[in-house]
Amino acid sequence: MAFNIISAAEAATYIKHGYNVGLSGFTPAGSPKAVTPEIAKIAEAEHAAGRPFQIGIFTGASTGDSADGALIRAKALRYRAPYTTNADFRKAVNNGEVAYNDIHLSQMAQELRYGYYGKLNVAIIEACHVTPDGKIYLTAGGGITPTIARLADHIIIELNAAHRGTDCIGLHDIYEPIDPPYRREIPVYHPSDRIGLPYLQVDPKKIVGIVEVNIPDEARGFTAPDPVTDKIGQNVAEFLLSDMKRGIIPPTFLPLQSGVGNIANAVLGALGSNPDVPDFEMYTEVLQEAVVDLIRAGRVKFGSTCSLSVTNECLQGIYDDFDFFKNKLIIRPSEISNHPAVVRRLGIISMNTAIEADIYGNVNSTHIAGTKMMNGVGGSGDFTRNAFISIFSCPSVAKEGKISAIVPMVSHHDQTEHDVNILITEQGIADLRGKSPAERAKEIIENCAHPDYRELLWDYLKIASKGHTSHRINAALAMHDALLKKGDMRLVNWNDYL
Ligand code: 0RQ
Repeated sequence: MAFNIISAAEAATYIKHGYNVGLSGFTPAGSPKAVTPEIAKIAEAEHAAGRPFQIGIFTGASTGDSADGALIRAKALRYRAPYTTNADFRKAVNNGEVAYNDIHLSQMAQELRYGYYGKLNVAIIEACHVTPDGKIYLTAGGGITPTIARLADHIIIELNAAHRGTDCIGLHDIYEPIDPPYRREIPVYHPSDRIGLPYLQVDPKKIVGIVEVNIPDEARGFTAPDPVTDKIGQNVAEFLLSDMKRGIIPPTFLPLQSGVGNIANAVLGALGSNPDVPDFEMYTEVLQEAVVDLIRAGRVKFGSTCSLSVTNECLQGIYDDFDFFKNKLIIRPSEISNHPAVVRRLGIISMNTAIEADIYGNVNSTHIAGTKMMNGVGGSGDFTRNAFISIFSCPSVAKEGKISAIVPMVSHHDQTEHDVNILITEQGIADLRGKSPAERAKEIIENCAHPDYRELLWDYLKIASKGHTSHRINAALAMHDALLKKGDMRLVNWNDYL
């Protein structure tokens, strides 16, 4: 079948007010870049003419500025799920201008299939190659693409020459589970197992047009590691080595998952440069720049991921050395990269980042001071709940020490004390496994809290009502209150709460 070659502006006219639209990719990697700005222009024109125009979008994870950014600035979004990192989107969410549903990433595709969100009208998919019989070869991200391609009435393809046509195909392993009650196990028994096809098969009649583009990926770079992130990385390496010496982690090591952000990138770099940490494999959702360097260095033997969340320069470097990388990487759909059963089966060591953690080991990764959304929970919960060992790390303080990352009670719960095994800051390591709440509090305050806050946290426990989990309910968020009212958590005065 010969497909219509259409402009991005023409493709955007297929999107109508009220539509639900699925986007390919996972993080800016693999996300569409040309049609979404044109949808934004339609929204602006419609709004100027006094007509409503808003859509819902469903993605694998975050997208680039040309999707989330352009659409939110044009007030073109009514609804979005799941994870996003866009600063303008963040502002809109926190101003209550858009409905944002922050769900575990492994669940997005199946919740669409289960019908929670109604009809999916259009899927916009970035590809590097399409065949006349409907085989779509994806680019740098897996995400929820198999599901949106199957559910949507219409498919728009962005054929992006920046991904080198047929030269660099073969990284993807496309597999979509059958829904209950017929679901079987996901047959991934090793990070490098391939269980599906290197392409996505769709009904070619659904492809309404192909938009030919040549646009680089929009993934952001990272700030260089600093002494704090370096120390966190060293502490993570030290912890893993001590668990190996104790015989908890087998000498063959276990696959690692790592979250997004500056800290995660620095942790991976530190692990790779520690000669005592054996060469390892990754079964993760985002593969960041540091890991690409480690694959080149032979330190990471294999990377199973949902996306190559790297700068365009780094991605082009992978394509330049494709013969080297093609047998060392797999890109999977998010429902497989983050599948709880696979995570538990493979014995993954998960490493994610907290915004704050409390003295009992509950973790907040998403909300600043309990109300303002940062990015979202992403896949951290998919991995944490099911990991062989779940690790959270963060600097012990933020904003020049005015904010402690260790607080009496988290202001928002993403991961609970039941799931968090290890907490690591630049101050040290808290091993929470097998410990009671009182024992965990001691471990966290002594090993992870910044010295400026240790006595404050002990003083909180002195005024707490004793129980299995001791708290003084009217003071549990007093440090947050001091931050909001006085600009510094250190200015909390427990006497005010007696
Ligand atoms: O602020 O940007 O103004 O400097 O938060 O913090 O220290 O640069 O760390 O880039 O690793 O991001 C949790 C947000 C950390 C990220 C989070 C401020 C701090 C800084 C960023 P500035 P850093 P990172 C994978 C799995 C989601 C959950 C997850 C994230 C900014 O890792 O989104 O891991 N995780 N998902 O100053 C106020 C505090 C703060 C604070 C930090 N307690 N109060 N501000 N900051 N702690 C995701 C996917 O699945 C795709």
